[in-house]
Amino acid sequence: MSTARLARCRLYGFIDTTYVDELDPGEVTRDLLAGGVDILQVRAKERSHAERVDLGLKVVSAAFPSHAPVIIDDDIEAAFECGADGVHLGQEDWAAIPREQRAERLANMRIVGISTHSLEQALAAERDGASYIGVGPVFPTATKPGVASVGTDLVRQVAAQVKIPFFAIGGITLDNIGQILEAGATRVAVVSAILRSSDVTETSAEFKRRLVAVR
Ligand code: TZP
Ligand code: MG
Repeated sequence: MSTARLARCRLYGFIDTTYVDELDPGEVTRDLLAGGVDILQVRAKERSHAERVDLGLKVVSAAFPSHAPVIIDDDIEAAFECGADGVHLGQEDWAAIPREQRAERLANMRIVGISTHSLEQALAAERDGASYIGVGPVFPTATKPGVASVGTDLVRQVAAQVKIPFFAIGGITLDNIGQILEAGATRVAVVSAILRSSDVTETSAEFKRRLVAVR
């Protein structure tokens, strides 16, 4: 579960079928990358395995010239079948894989990301060998409705105690990213504020400028 390629990744963008359903996924991928997105996730919660593989193939192929890692949400087998770099797992998906089976199940994944919602989960994911973690939802978000937000205090604690790369996620916009950076995050994952904007490339570029301005 290598973290070397992740060290340079600051802005995590998404091909989330909630927001890009009507659009060409290859085009959205290129628009995100043109704006400076460093790492991409295919998030297709309501899709079948076959549809996820098909979508993953389009994103992997569009991202290929950029060398940006492509991560598939939830579906380890889909990640393998579409040639993605890795998989992102939530706490429940991760806990559902018996510890003694993890190495074998994830053997083909160069990158394994885990969602975390507390300092304990963040430290456990680091101990368990995650390549990176997501920390959030920092703010309430329609992309993950009904989930309690964790606030910037958790970002501050994780920044102080976790050594692997972490991406703050959840309700992050150009209006509140300053609070995230002030809390010590150097990486953010952004779904709706980018995908729902009128110019995906320019909005991504503005997020990237804010990130690189701090450190
Ligand atoms: N995990 C924690 S919050 C979240 C995920 C996938 C949703 C982030 O979406 P948005 O639209 O950037 O709030
Ligand atoms: Mg999941």
